[in-house]
Amino acid sequence: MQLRGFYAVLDREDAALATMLAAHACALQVRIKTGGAEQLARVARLAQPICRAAGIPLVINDRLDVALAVGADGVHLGQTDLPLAEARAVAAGRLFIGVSTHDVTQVAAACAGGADYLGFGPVYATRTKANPDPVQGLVGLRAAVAVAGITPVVAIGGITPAFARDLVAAGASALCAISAVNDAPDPVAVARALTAGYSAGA
Ligand code: TZP
Ligand code: MG
Repeated sequence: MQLRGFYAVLDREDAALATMLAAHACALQVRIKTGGAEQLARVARLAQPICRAAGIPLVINDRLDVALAVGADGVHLGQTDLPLAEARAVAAGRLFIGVSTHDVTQVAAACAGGADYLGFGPVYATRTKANPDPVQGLVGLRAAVAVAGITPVVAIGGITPAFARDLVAAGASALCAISAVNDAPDPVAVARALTAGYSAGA
Protein backbone atom coordinates (compact mmCIF):
# COMPACT_ATOMS: atom_id res chain seq x y z
CA MET A 1 0.00 0.00 0.00
CA GLN A 2 1.02 3.63 -0.51
CA LEU A 3 1.93 5.64 2.57
CA ARG A 4 4.25 8.54 1.99
CA GLY A 5 4.61 11.71 4.01
CA PHE A 6 2.92 12.62 7.29
CA TYR A 7 0.80 9.93 8.98
CA ALA A 8 -1.59 11.79 11.28
CA VAL A 9 -3.24 10.64 14.50
CA LEU A 10 -6.46 12.21 15.74
CA ASP A 11 -6.27 11.87 19.52
CA ARG A 12 -9.33 13.90 20.56
CA GLU A 13 -12.85 14.81 19.53
CA ASP A 14 -11.94 17.88 17.50
CA ALA A 15 -13.32 18.41 13.99
CA ALA A 16 -11.09 21.40 13.30
CA LEU A 17 -7.99 19.40 14.18
CA ALA A 18 -9.21 16.47 12.08
CA THR A 19 -9.74 18.73 9.08
CA MET A 20 -6.31 20.30 9.42
CA LEU A 21 -4.60 16.92 9.84
CA ALA A 22 -6.44 15.37 6.89
CA ALA A 23 -5.38 18.24 4.63
CA HIS A 24 -1.70 17.48 5.22
CA ALA A 25 -1.56 13.74 5.82
CA CYS A 26 -1.30 10.57 3.76
CA ALA A 27 -3.54 8.76 6.28
CA LEU A 28 -5.38 9.58 9.47
CA GLN A 29 -5.59 7.22 12.42
CA VAL A 30 -8.17 7.72 15.16
CA ARG A 31 -6.53 6.83 18.48
CA ILE A 32 -8.60 7.50 21.60
CA LYS A 33 -7.35 5.81 24.72
CA THR A 34 -10.11 6.94 27.10
CA GLY A 35 -13.86 6.39 26.91
CA GLY A 36 -13.84 2.92 25.40
CA ALA A 37 -15.32 1.80 22.10
CA GLU A 38 -18.18 4.26 22.23
CA GLN A 39 -15.89 7.28 22.27
CA LEU A 40 -13.59 5.75 19.66
CA ALA A 41 -16.56 5.17 17.36
CA ARG A 42 -17.85 8.70 17.91
CA VAL A 43 -14.55 10.28 16.96
CA ALA A 44 -14.18 7.86 14.04
CA ARG A 45 -17.57 8.93 12.70
CA LEU A 46 -16.50 12.54 13.03
CA ALA A 47 -13.31 11.83 11.06
CA GLN A 48 -14.86 9.60 8.40
CA PRO A 49 -16.37 12.28 6.09
CA ILE A 50 -13.33 14.49 6.63
CA CYS A 51 -10.97 11.75 5.45
CA ARG A 52 -13.25 10.91 2.53
CA ALA A 53 -13.32 14.55 1.41
CA ALA A 54 -9.54 14.76 1.71
CA GLY A 55 -9.10 11.50 -0.19
CA ILE A 56 -7.05 9.80 2.50
CA PRO A 57 -7.63 6.52 4.34
CA LEU A 58 -9.22 6.46 7.79
CA VAL A 59 -7.55 4.00 10.16
CA ILE A 60 -8.88 2.94 13.56
CA ASN A 61 -6.47 2.18 16.38
CA ASP A 62 -6.80 -1.04 18.38
CA ARG A 63 -10.37 -2.07 17.53
CA LEU A 64 -11.27 -4.10 14.47
CA ASP A 65 -14.95 -4.08 15.47
CA VAL A 66 -15.07 -0.29 15.53
CA ALA A 67 -13.20 -0.08 12.23
CA LEU A 68 -15.80 -2.31 10.60
CA ALA A 69 -18.72 -0.57 12.30
CA VAL A 70 -17.76 2.89 11.04
CA GLY A 71 -16.69 1.77 7.57
CA ALA A 72 -13.04 2.71 8.04
CA ASP A 73 -10.40 1.83 5.47
CA GLY A 74 -7.96 0.26 7.88
CA VAL A 75 -7.28 -0.92 11.39
CA HIS A 76 -4.06 -0.50 13.35
CA LEU A 77 -3.27 -3.32 15.77
CA GLY A 78 -0.84 -3.32 18.67
CA GLN A 79 1.05 -6.35 19.86
CA THR A 80 -1.63 -7.12 22.46
CA ASP A 81 -4.65 -6.45 20.26
CA LEU A 82 -6.44 -9.08 18.18
CA PRO A 83 -3.69 -11.21 16.55
CA LEU A 84 -2.98 -10.41 12.92
CA ALA A 85 -4.11 -13.81 11.65
CA GLU A 86 -7.44 -13.48 13.46
CA ALA A 87 -7.90 -9.95 12.18
CA ARG A 88 -7.08 -10.96 8.62
CA ALA A 89 -9.66 -13.71 8.75
CA VAL A 90 -12.35 -11.15 9.54
CA ALA A 91 -11.07 -8.12 7.67
CA ALA A 92 -9.74 -9.62 4.46
CA GLY A 93 -10.94 -7.53 1.55
CA ARG A 94 -12.65 -5.01 3.82
CA LEU A 95 -9.84 -3.34 5.72
CA PHE A 96 -6.10 -2.99 5.38
CA ILE A 97 -4.16 -3.82 8.51
CA GLY A 98 -1.27 -1.99 10.13
CA VAL A 99 0.68 -3.50 12.99
CA SER A 100 2.71 -1.74 15.69
CA THR A 101 6.19 -3.19 16.02
CA HIS A 102 8.95 -2.40 18.48
CA ASP A 103 11.85 -4.62 17.38
CA VAL A 104 12.94 -6.59 14.32
CA THR A 105 11.47 -9.86 15.60
CA GLN A 106 8.04 -8.25 15.65
CA VAL A 107 8.70 -6.70 12.24
CA ALA A 108 9.52 -10.09 10.73
CA ALA A 109 6.44 -11.68 12.30
CA ALA A 110 4.08 -8.95 11.14
CA CYS A 111 5.44 -9.10 7.59
CA ALA A 112 5.22 -12.88 7.50
CA GLY A 113 1.65 -12.58 8.76
CA GLY A 114 0.66 -10.27 5.92
CA ALA A 115 0.53 -6.84 7.56
CA ASP A 116 -0.16 -4.13 4.98
CA TYR A 117 2.11 -1.65 6.74
CA LEU A 118 4.02 -1.41 10.00
CA GLY A 119 4.31 1.20 12.67
CA PHE A 120 7.81 1.04 14.14
CA GLY A 121 9.04 2.68 17.30
CA PRO A 122 9.42 4.46 19.49
CA VAL A 123 12.27 5.74 17.34
CA TYR A 124 12.84 8.54 19.87
CA ALA A 125 11.69 9.04 23.46
CA THR A 126 7.99 9.78 23.78
CA ARG A 127 5.70 10.88 26.57
CA THR A 128 2.52 10.24 24.57
CA LYS A 129 2.41 6.49 24.99
CA ALA A 130 1.89 4.89 28.39
CA ASN A 131 4.69 2.39 29.17
CA PRO A 132 6.52 2.78 25.86
CA ASP A 133 8.82 0.07 24.58
CA PRO A 134 12.58 0.81 24.53
CA VAL A 135 13.72 3.56 22.17
CA GLN A 136 14.89 2.04 18.89
CA GLY A 137 16.76 4.96 17.36
CA LEU A 138 17.75 5.32 13.73
CA VAL A 139 19.79 2.13 13.93
CA GLY A 140 16.68 0.20 14.92
CA LEU A 141 14.62 1.89 12.23
CA ARG A 142 17.15 1.01 9.52
CA ALA A 143 17.12 -2.60 10.65
CA ALA A 144 13.31 -2.63 10.65
CA VAL A 145 13.17 -1.22 7.13
CA ALA A 146 15.65 -3.84 5.93
CA VAL A 147 13.65 -6.69 7.44
CA ALA A 148 10.31 -5.26 6.28
CA GLY A 149 11.36 -5.30 2.62
CA ILE A 150 8.47 -4.00 0.51
CA THR A 151 6.14 -3.55 3.51
CA PRO A 152 5.95 0.18 4.32
CA VAL A 153 7.35 1.24 7.68
CA VAL A 154 5.83 4.23 9.45
CA ALA A 155 8.21 5.71 12.00
CA ILE A 156 6.67 6.76 15.32
CA GLY A 157 7.73 8.06 18.70
CA GLY A 158 9.06 11.49 19.60
CA ILE A 159 9.16 12.63 16.00
CA THR A 160 9.61 16.31 15.22
CA PRO A 161 10.57 18.08 11.98
CA ALA A 162 14.18 18.24 13.20
CA PHE A 163 14.41 14.47 12.74
CA ALA A 164 12.54 14.26 9.43
CA ARG A 165 15.54 14.21 7.12
CA ASP A 166 17.24 11.41 9.05
CA LEU A 167 14.05 9.36 9.21
CA VAL A 168 13.44 9.65 5.47
CA ALA A 169 17.06 8.70 4.80
CA ALA A 170 16.65 5.66 7.07
CA GLY A 171 13.85 4.46 4.82
CA ALA A 172 10.68 5.41 6.69
CA SER A 173 7.72 5.40 4.31
CA ALA A 174 5.90 7.93 6.42
CA LEU A 175 6.38 9.84 9.66
CA CYS A 176 3.85 9.66 12.46
CA ALA A 177 3.91 12.48 14.99
CA ILE A 178 1.22 13.03 17.58
CA SER A 179 2.23 15.61 20.20
CA ALA A 180 4.62 17.56 17.95
CA VAL A 181 1.74 18.34 15.58
CA ASN A 182 -1.47 18.10 17.61
CA ASP A 183 -0.17 20.14 20.53
CA ALA A 184 1.76 22.72 18.50
CA PRO A 185 0.76 26.39 18.41
CA ASP A 186 0.89 26.11 14.60
CA PRO A 187 0.09 22.48 13.71
CA VAL A 188 -0.03 23.20 9.97
CA ALA A 189 3.55 24.43 9.92
CA VAL A 190 4.75 21.29 11.74
CA ALA A 191 2.74 18.96 9.49
CA ARG A 192 4.15 20.68 6.40
CA ALA A 193 7.68 20.46 7.75
CA LEU A 194 7.25 16.73 8.33
CA THR A 195 6.29 16.13 4.69
CA ALA A 196 9.00 18.36 3.26
CA GLY A 197 11.59 15.60 3.04
CA TYR A 198 9.26 13.55 0.86
CA SER A 199 7.91 16.28 -1.41
CA ALA A 200 11.48 17.38 -2.12
CA GLY A 201 11.89 13.99 -3.79
CA ALA A 202 14.18 12.60 -1.14
N1 TZP B 1 3.65 4.04 19.59
C1 TZP B 1 4.97 4.16 19.74
S1 TZP B 1 5.40 5.74 20.22
C2 TZP B 1 3.77 6.25 20.20
C3 TZP B 1 2.96 5.20 19.84
C4 TZP B 1 1.50 5.24 19.70
C5 TZP B 1 3.35 7.64 20.56
C6 TZP B 1 3.95 8.68 19.63
O1 TZP B 1 3.52 9.97 20.03
P1 TZP B 1 4.48 11.24 19.89
O2 TZP B 1 3.73 12.33 20.64
O3 TZP B 1 4.61 11.58 18.43
O4 TZP B 1 5.80 10.89 20.54
MG1 MG C 1 -2.92 -0.13 19.91
